[in-house]
Amino acid sequence: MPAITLVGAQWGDEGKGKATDLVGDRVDYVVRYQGGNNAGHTVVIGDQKYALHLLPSGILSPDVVPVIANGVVIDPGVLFEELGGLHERGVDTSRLLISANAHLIMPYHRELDKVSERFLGKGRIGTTGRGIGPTYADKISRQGVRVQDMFDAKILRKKVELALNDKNQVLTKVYNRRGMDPERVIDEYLGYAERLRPYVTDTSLVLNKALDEGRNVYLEGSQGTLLDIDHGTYPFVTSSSPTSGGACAGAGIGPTRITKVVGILKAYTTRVGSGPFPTELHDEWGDWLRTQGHEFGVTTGRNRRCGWFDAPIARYATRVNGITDFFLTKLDVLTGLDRIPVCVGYDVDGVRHDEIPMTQTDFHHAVPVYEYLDGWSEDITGARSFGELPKTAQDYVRTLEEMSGAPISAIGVGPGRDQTLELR
Ligand code: 2SA
Ligand code: GDP
Ligand code: MG
Repeated sequence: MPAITLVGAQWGDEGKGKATDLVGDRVDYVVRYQGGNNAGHTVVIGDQKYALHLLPSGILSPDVVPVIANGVVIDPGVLFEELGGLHERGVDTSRLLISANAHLIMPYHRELDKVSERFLGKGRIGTTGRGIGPTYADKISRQGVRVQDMFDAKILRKKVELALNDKNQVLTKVYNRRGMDPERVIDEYLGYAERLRPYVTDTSLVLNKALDEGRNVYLEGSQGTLLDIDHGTYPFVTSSSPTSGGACAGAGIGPTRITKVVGILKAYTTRVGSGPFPTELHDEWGDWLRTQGHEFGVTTGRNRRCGWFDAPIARYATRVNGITDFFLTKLDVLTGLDRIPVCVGYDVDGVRHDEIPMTQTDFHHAVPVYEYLDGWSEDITGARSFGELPKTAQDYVRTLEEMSGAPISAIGVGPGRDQTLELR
């Protein structure tokens, strides 16, 4: 097994943390390739629950080397806080590797994220406020600060001073905020440098060597396909590439290394933040899904918007990621429904669409066309094989598989490590 990529097939929070944790004893490296501490990945091991934001979920498996690769944006304060929290709970974090090329989230990025959202008012993206967008913007406009810059005080000073020349103008003149003192920022980041140094390496080289030696590398996506900067519901997206193509650029390995792309797919749909969401439920059924599925943001605690399964979205995820297998999560949450609506297409101003419409305007106006599948009432959280599921639950899974365009190879029936049915 060379490299496997795991991607969120919807708008994130599909259960990627659990899926990654499950393969912890079969892989050697677990790699975060995009995003930062906007992610919230939950792993439940026995009676212990872990919420990871920046660290790869593989950090909880003792034999895995967790890697934060070049495509990730790192807030060093958050990194040490998260490492400290795990350390206190007895988790060995010493194997962590961090790319020297990863970009740093600076205090002004966090501030700009927050004030620009406030400024947008009703038009806001609904970001996590962690500084993700402004950090990636600086990366693309070649004004970013990288991990390696912390090891050269002169370079760090030059970059921070240059950046703040600009940002302080914006903060004070556009947003009416106080500017930031470059000295304080430089001091803070130089203070992190020596603590960070032991983890920092050329992670692309490490991963390619590992692959040459036949090791198994698992590339763990954050957020999801519809939050991708290119393939998502732009501008209501995150500022990185969670789709499988982003894994290669974000980890520094070639596409020919990747043999499998696993899409994590929730048995219904959720989204956090603003933007179009055709199957969203604004009635008591939305509240029902949120309560049954505990749909609250792991990072911000926000209510997640909830709706029925959307087959065109799953097909779209298959297409843009080249998904080879799906892991269908949270099937147990749907227990107790007589009939389960599944969106099979959209009506846009009287025109039927079987796929996601080409334009965002049409997607905003898309009204779901539903088929209704039979539900089940039996508790399925104790099922350990597909055959133990009620017939209607089996049919629900098979129908979703047909509609989604790739085989479902695992099913989640609860948050626990053992609450998983493997199909193949
Ligand atoms: P950002 O902060 O710039 O990445 O926000 C841009 C959009 O991306 C969404 N986004 C997310 N959506 C779902 N889950 C995420 N992680 C947390 C979780 C979210 C939380 O696991 O629950 O706690 O609120 C995540 N991260 C970013 C975000 O909502 C914006 O729509
Ligand atoms: P991620 O961002 O994709 O890692 O997902 P989150 O951790 O943000 O949200 C998924 C939530 O669903 C977490 O609370 C998980 O513990 C939980 N979960 C994962 N798989 C299942 C499942 O099959 N059934 C149930 N009931 N919960 C699950
Ligand atoms: Mg999450």
